[in-house]
Amino acid sequence: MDERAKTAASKFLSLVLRHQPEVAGLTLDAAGWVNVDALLEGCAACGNGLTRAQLEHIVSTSSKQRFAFSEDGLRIRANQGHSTEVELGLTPVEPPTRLFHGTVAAALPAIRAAGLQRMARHHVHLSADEGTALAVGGRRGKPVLLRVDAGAMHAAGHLFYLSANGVWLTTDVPSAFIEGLSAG
Ligand code: HQG
Repeated sequence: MDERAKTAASKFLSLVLRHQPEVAGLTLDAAGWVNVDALLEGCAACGNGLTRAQLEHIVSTSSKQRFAFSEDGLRIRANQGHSTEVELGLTPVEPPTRLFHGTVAAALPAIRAAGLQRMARHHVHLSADEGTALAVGGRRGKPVLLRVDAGAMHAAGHLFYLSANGVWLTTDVPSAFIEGLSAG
């Protein structure tokens, strides 16, 4: 499988495991899992077939660890990023004092007014390092880095979760906790 085919397959897996399992004739269980055999059959049935070895290769080499197999290897799910209702079973953990979010200038007026909202996802996604946040923001244009005072949010009772692939998740970030949101 060349890189292009791998990227296309990974995007299709994201669509199925995070957003629209029905395109492959599947439903996710409450925690987002689907049977691996059913996934392979469903992908084949809608013209996006891949072998088990190719699936295992994508899961193990995805730089962002987007997907995970269950311990017994029989099921698979996306580690985060769902727009469907799933309960990932994450436990709240204390965040680092400072977390980062990358966005673009066009979003700043709305973020200033409403804070960071989860938009179509389950959570607002934050990074522990600036480089990752800049890369995330850079998907949409020239990235703007926002610094989140996660320590103060935690002290104020906001819950944080750390996904299996190292993304920090929280429900929303009120603008009072965001540095770098200069007025105007
Ligand atoms: C912005 C990718 C207006 C927010 C990445 C962002 C990440 C607001 C966009 C993961 C807003 C949402 C998540 C508000 C936030 N008004 N705009 N109040 N609050 N926004 O894609 O954080 O490829 O849902 O700044 O690597 O960009 O999916 O979130 O620009 O880890 O594995 O609304 O997605 O990973 O966009 O990215 P997203 P995100 P995957």
